Amino acid sequence: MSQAPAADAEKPPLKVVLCSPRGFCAGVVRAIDSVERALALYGPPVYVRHEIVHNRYVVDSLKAKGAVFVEELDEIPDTGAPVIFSAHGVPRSVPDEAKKRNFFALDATCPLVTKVHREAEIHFRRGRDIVLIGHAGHPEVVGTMGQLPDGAVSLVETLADAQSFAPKDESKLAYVTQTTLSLDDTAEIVEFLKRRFPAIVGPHKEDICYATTNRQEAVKRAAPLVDAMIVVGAPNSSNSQRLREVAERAGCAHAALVQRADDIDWENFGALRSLGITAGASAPEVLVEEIIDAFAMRYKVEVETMSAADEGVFFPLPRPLRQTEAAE
Ligand code: 10D
Ligand code: SF4
Repeated sequence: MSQAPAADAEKPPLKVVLCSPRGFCAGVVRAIDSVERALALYGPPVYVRHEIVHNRYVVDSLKAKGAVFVEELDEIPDTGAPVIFSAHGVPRSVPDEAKKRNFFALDATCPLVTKVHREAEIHFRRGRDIVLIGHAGHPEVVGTMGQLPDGAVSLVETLADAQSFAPKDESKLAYVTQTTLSLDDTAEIVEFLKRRFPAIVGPHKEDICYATTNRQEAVKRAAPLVDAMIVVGAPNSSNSQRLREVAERAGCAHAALVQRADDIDWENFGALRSLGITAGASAPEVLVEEIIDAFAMRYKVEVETMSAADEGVFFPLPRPLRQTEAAE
């Protein structure tokens, strides 16, 4: 229920610990900019397969500018308009189908997801069975598994899956991971696989990206210091869900995933003295500001920052979008 703003002197004090880094990563910026740039260069409509990133606010803003979101290519009519693949990556069948239909396809897959696709391909060419650590049904997992023929990649979601996994030949085994997993859960699974299959090969540690790592680290540092934590992000956002779990495991009594200020369940944020705030890699900063403003209506807010890393990562746009004007 909305509440009339109280005068500052009547409000209880609230220390807000803002996690840094939070929000957009380089892959998300590149993906959103790809849609914006395609709209500017070619005009609407620009078709986008799947939510470009898992955030309704972002998707709705792009829709308002002329982007048309679909889940599968068969929802798109024959067209010369750009067709953009989301940041999460796609199985090989998708660019194949786009080619058959003569679509002008643009791939906004994050380069760090593409890197995992290439790793999996190399293992396959070297005759290795591949374990993918990740969550069933997530588009990134569907995309990574879909780089290779059926049966080449086995999905391991949990430690129990790793225990029951039965490889064809344990001397020819490799692993790759989803980029947005819990660092701690994944380390546990990787250690177990290495103990069980000493010949297994994989990346140096796992394929969890820099942005996932840094956001989880900032939350780990802030969580023990606050009464509650808000993670700004969508329920279908894997990296955002992981931030909520990390906060709880790091000792925060109440951690909530919130899309907008309207979603805040004020009953759960009653007698707060301190609050941590972070945002998933797909959540825009304007939504963090909206949530701080909502707390500032009820509390006398003082903001401090908990910083875990500096990020200066930038990925250039897909090549056809780097030009300044549309090729007629
Ligand atoms: O669900 P998710 O964390 O994989 O995706 P989201 O769109 O929330 O954030 C960006 C992360 C990507 C594209 C996966 F690498
Ligand atoms: Fe890329 Fe990591 Fe961002 Fe995913 S979370 S889009 S892998 S930088």
